[in-house]
Amino acid sequence: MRMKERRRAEEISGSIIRRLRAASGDWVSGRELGDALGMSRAAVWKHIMHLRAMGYRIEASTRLGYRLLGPEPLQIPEGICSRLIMLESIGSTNEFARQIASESQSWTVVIAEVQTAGRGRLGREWFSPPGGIWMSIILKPRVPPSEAFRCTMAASVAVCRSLRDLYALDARIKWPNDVLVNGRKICGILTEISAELDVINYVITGIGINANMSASALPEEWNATTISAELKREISRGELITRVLEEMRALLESGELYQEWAKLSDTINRRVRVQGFGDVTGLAESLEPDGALILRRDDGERVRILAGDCIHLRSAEQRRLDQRSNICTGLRG
Ligand code: BT5
Repeated sequence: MRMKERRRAEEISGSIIRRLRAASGDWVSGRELGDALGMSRAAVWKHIMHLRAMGYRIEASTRLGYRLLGPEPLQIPEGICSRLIMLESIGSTNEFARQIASESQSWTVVIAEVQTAGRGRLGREWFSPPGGIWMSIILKPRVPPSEAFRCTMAASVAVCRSLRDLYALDARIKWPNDVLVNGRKICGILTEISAELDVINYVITGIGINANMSASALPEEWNATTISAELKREISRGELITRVLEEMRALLESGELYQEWAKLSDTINRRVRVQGFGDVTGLAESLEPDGALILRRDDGERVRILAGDCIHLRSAEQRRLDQRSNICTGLRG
């Protein structure tokens, strides 16, 4: 589909969703939707199929039409941030936040039900269907630009603590910006900054959490999971968002942020490969307060890495243990 056609299709899908949502779970007939949008009932059906493929749960009945099932409206208490902007569908909440950042107060939060062009680092895509938590926080900390990584630290610790406290999930941080549960990615964080040499104009910390989503929508090679897949039930996204924002605010003011971040690391003491400025393999030895990873290369030399993509490698020892337990299971079976 060409860009223009895709935009048009997105607009129509957006109008259908708004109309279904306005009906608060009641049926809306195909004829009514078709008349409102100036299209045939067959064309409406095509857009409904598209919305279902995006993850919207829409029930269809030849007699009654269509109705939207969940997700639940987000309930977030007032006062949790300076301004809360909730959007149905947007390209990227980080991009939206960037456009309003200069005139916005610190702790303005943008949340979208769906992102059509969600972003990861280095221009990668972030898959953002309905049911997830896609939010960006505008922050204006009075710290030098070199300390902006604290925002990523605070977000990742806040997400880990919330997943642990609310759902007893064993959440850990994979350096530098992922939260994993059972070794699979459940959350990604993207912090972008605008700064002069010595002052920060603003920081935008984008947090994407795979909340109430089917894990089968995520390609196997992403090694990803979702909260509802781990718990076998849906959660209240409003409750989770509230907890994450509260935790993050407290952490940014606390003197213990770095220690907490290092404690939750899943990367330390693992053999890793880091790609970015170069390609280095070795043992992840420690983390530093500015977010750097200290890695001991196989030739014994220590290197300090500030950013990159990290792959957790399985150690020879771990492989041996896995093999032994496979053999044991085999014998028992
Ligand atoms: C990240 O990038 O992990 C940062 C993701 C930040 C997303 C939030 S959502 C709200 C805000 N608005 C935005 O537009 N972005 C932020 P990175 O480390 O580069 O990981 C990207 C890679 O993760 C992709 O190349 C895929 O392999 C994989 N991926 C994409 N979508 C995923 C998902 N929903 N869950 C798990 N993995 C995913």
